[in-house]
Amino acid sequence: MQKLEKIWMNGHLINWDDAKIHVLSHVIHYGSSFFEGIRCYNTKKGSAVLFLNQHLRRLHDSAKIYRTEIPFTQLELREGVLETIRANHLPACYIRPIVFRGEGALGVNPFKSSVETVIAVWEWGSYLGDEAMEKGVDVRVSSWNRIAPNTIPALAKAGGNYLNSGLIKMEAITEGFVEGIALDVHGYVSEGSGENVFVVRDNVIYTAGSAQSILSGITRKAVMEMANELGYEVKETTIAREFLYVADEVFMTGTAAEITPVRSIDRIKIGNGEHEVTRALQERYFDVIHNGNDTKGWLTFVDPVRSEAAPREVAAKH
Ligand code: PPE
Repeated sequence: MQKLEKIWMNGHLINWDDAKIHVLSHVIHYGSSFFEGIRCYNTKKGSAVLFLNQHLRRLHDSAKIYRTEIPFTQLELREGVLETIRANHLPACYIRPIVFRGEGALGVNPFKSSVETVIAVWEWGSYLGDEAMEKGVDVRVSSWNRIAPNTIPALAKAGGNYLNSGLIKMEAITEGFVEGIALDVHGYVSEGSGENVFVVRDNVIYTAGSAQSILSGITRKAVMEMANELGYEVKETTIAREFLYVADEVFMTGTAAEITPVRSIDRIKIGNGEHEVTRALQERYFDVIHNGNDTKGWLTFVDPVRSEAAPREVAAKH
């Protein structure tokens, strides 16, 4: 990872190298952290953060599930995110706000440990390989299931959840795949190690529902909205494993993965390889993140002066 200048820690920007914690911090021993992954894009209308409010809301939701009060409001964190991007002078970056239990007392009980809040940014390119977006990725159905309901809450984006994701990912990579799709404990399609999964057949789009142990993806929700606007029927439902193999298209969504086509599952080729529906969705998504054409308030421009100026420039040309 390339070192940058500043990291926001508990309300202040500090030097990258000073953003450290003690080895006896609660989070290291018990996985007690809640985090987000957000992208800032260098759009044609200026640097802009995608779905900033939605991510900060989910961060607060994750903490709430674990009875943790974040000592900063969503508005304060929003400012913190923008300040951290500006301080590191990056036109595009990945943003990682993380809230964790720090020092205080070891032992399972988190209540005795401090709550620390950090915002870091770094440069992060393609998540599933440079050719993934164009050609699609080869994935397998994981031998690991997703976390079971009423064990570790899947709707909370908590550090500990990612032990499960790590098993799915390591197995996939070790066996020559890019990613794994995990089933829920009942054998229905759940999600990838860091992405939601969509299946297309006969122009109907299917995705697992919140009862299938998924993280309720923010990209997932946006894709469902865009699909509806494009006239596709979208169904949140239980999906059988074998339905993946006979799909016309499968694609994965996430902040990091964006909208990535899947070309094979368990070495079975998916559809005709054209990814037509996936392409239509990618096109709309890329128009927002590359061109800055945002009609829904998805983008928060890092530099407000430019974002106000941009629409007038566009308007003047017409
Ligand atoms: N499921 C999981 C398990 C998950 O981690 C992510 C995001 C998603 C679905 C998609 O959610 P959303 O980003 O809101 O559309 N995974 C993040 C972290 C990846 C990592 O390796 O770290 C991400 O995409 O940023």
